[in-house]
Amino acid sequence: MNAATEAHHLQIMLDGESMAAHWMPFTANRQFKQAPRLLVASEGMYYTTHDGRRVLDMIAGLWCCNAGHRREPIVRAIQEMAATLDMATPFNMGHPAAFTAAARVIAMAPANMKHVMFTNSGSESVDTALKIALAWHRQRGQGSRTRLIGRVRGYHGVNLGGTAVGGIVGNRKLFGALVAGVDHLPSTHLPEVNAFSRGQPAHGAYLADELERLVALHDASTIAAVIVEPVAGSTGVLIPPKGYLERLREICTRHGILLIFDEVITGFGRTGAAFAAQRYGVMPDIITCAKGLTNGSVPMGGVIVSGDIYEAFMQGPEHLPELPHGYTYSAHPLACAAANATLKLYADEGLFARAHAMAPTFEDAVHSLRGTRHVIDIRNDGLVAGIELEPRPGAPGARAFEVFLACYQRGLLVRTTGDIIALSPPFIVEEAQIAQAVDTLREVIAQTA
Ligand code: PXG
Repeated sequence: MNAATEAHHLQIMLDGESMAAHWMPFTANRQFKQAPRLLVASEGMYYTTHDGRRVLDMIAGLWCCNAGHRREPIVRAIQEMAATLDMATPFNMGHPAAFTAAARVIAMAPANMKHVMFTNSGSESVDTALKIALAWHRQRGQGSRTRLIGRVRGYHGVNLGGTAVGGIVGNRKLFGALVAGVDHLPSTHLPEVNAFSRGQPAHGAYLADELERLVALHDASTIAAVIVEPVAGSTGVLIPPKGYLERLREICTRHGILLIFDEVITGFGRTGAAFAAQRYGVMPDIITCAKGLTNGSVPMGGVIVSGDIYEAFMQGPEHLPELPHGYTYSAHPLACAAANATLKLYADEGLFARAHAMAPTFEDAVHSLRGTRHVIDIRNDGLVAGIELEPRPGAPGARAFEVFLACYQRGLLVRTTGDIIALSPPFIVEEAQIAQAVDTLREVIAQTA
């Protein structure tokens, strides 16, 4: 055990009171502080916990660490950059690693994507993308296009714009109207006809036609953009029905509405292609990304745009910023170093191809849970899967949360949302580890009341 790990182990001494200062994000603080679960080290497919146990990480951190944890080339790149260039003013100044990182992103993005603006998170990427969409219409003399359309069960981070276009009532009701003029498409989840689909479900393309209804209701001249996750991640792994994204693209194009794919989870290989846009063969105008961009090692996000979007801004006086937007830490040297090393590692090890190749094994394994008590649906694509449990009457979410806790005790980290268990392993996952995870889940789910 190294000194850092040892120091962390001292934290087991922490009691609820001494943990009070840290208001933990998206966490049941009171429950957690009664029985803390601390991660103190990571390597490859595993975490080490504060009580010295190894836990198999089947969620890649939080859909981030696609190459596995603490990979040597990424660690080295961050260390070297920290020892060379700590901070570089991003406004009217630059540093080399930012330009290489951007070029690498564009090289793996869909062919129509030509430029990327860096942010520090998925939430910042989403709000940046929404602002770019609004500004783009103004640049073209269509300033009446201010309406943003999201989708029920969409998750687009927690900033004002992303919360507003998000489709999770629990995330919005505490904050009021947030952004004016937002509307939502219906969710693509159709369990009655699509339960236990493997890959893209057969039914539901028609749900894209709801956009036509919104256009008829609000008029296209008021609508700036539609934002959807190609695969809804945090609301429980909703794979797009066959033909759905194509139809959404077609309707957006017909009405001059920008299509934004939020690929914060699907970006960088999760579906077996670099981006879900490529996986499903549908090209948006803007892609948001984060997480896998640095393998989760340093906070970083990006907004990737088509040539058309960027070019519309490249006018006016040349000494002025074309877009009054950006963050102090946009393209931070540490993040860019991490991104460069990460994207090179993905390519060197052929990790997206590996995710694609491992997907059928993963699919068979997760679908073997069909028939296990409580399991009412299983859905998957690439290396992402959702296993839905029947909610316990009167206590939605309780059953899956108990499964999460029991798995953790047995050395397996999964993610739950409502009564859905999500799996999104690093792409280095071995067949035996998939089998181990599924066997543990099978036993734990069956034993859960
Ligand atoms: N868009 C999507 C599609 C996301 O999944 C964000 C935006 C926001 O990214 P940041 O980096 O600001 O968190 C996300 C984040 C979960 C879970 O339980 C998923 C996310 C965040 C927290 C929990 O699946 N995704």
